[in-house]
Amino acid sequence: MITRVLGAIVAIMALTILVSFWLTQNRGAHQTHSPFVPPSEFGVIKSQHHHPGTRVSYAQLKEMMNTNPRRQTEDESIPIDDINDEPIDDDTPAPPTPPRQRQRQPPAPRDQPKTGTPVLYEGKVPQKPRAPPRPDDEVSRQRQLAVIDGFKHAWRAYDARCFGKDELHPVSNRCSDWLSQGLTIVDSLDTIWLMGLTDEFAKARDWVANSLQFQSKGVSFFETTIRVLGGLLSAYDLSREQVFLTKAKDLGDRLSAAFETPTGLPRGEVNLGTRHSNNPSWTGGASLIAEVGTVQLEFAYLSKHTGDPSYAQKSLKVYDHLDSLTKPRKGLYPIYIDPNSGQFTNQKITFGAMGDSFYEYLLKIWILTGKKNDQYKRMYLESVDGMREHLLTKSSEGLWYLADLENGHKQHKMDHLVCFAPAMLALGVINGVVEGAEAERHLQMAKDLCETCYQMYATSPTGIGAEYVNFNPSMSIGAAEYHLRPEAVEAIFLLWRATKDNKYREQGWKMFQAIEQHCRIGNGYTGLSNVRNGAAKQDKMESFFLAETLKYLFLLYSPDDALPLDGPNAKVFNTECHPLGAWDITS
Ligand code: DMJ
Repeated sequence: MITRVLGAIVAIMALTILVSFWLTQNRGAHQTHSPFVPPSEFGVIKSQHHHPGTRVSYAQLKEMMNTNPRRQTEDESIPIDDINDEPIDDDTPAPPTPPRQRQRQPPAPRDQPKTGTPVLYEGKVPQKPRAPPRPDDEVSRQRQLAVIDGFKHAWRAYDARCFGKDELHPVSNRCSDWLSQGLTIVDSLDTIWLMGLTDEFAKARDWVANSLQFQSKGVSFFETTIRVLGGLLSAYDLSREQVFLTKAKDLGDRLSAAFETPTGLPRGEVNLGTRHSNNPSWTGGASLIAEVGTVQLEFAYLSKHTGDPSYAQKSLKVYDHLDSLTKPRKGLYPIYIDPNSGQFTNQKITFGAMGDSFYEYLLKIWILTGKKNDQYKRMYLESVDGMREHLLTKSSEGLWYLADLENGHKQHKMDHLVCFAPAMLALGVINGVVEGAEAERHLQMAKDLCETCYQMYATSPTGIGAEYVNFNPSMSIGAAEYHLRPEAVEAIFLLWRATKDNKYREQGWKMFQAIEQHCRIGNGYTGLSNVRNGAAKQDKMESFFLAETLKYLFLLYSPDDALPLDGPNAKVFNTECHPLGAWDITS
């Protein structure tokens, strides 16, 4: 009997040892195959999958995102309050700490209250902008201050009359809601920050924290992404205040519904409440190339900083699809594309309205993710080659412009919007997308096109460029209005950074002076109905005037470190001039 009891005890002990050994081994194996990917490390491939220093293409990254067992559904995604910005050392094994214990801050409610207790700083001391860096020379200092004064004039007019509404109509002193998202506030946040306007930033941030709600309303997927999502993300990038990322994630989740189509190409309008999407009838049910291809920076950045790869996956899939299609001209993409069939539905090619920023984002997604993805670099360089071969044309007075192509035939006009192209080319050269003689060629194209953009202003009676010009064969005004657009000063700013030729600062100053003379009125700034005669005013202060036009001018007279465009702290502007910090997907 005693022998049997002793035998049973020995057997139980042996079994216990065996089970605990098995459990230990099994947990270790699970950790190896199911790594915790910290939110701040999205896109940084850790050594559990790749040896440090291994180059990883976005195709591999996307593959990993598809197969990673930690891939999250919306409900499983890491709560914003768990986000930790601390860098993780590559060589340090990831600690088996569950995500919830990684937080440094007390958890904040995941949803903002409609009324009641404000959720302002989520446990943090509110951040204040610093005074902008002082230019070396007195002329630039005075000009920098003049631009800041212009911004304050615009902001105060909006603040006094329309704070919380989308836009101010400064002639009639009315306000309008287009997206119903406090558009001018969100679009202005980072300009306010960069200009060091402490009180304005605090008020704008508090409004975002307490009052910004995404209503059940159909809105433009593209405009909401570039202005509101982009504005929130850059405010987060500069200030690191979690409230901006919390709001951005909420908005990103709602906007993501636009990608729910048979091909994954997003539709142009989405209801932020019902999450229903549709395309307007005037496109014949098609989406626009500029709209499907100008959201990738914002969605990739959102993935990087929330740890949820789905935003990047959905948006980058669009580029894979576009890359796979046969184009009528290599590197050039017609502007209408059907989100059901995935095919182009017209043959119009333009670097102007409805085409423009798609090309810009091919370059910028390459820069934003550390200049490692060869697919996007190739797509960008093919587009520049196509542009040079098929669109670049010289007028009778020797001005270079980018014509449109309609069913293979050149249309000799150029939108003000096209002036983003010299800025894009200069940014590519600054960031080394081309080298040697090809870099010289890209820079020369940038200079030539920038000169045309400047002449659109210099040859106009008011000194302000028109909405578009014709070339028959010399340049003349086509559509005479001016909407306070930024693209020409964007080109001037990027050419200044690329060349350091002081002529760009002088040209920019003349353009700003003309805007001051004709667009500044007692109650803010307004566009013009006719740039031949500044008397006829429009009645709208576009939010991009505060987000872009005045920011580019401010940076033109500021030292480079006000906003570096290359190097370890490089920022990349989204197409609404919202700066986002770049990261390296492979390091
Ligand atoms: C802005 O919203 C953006 O720059 C966009 O890419 C083009 N249109 C306006 C400014 O003109």
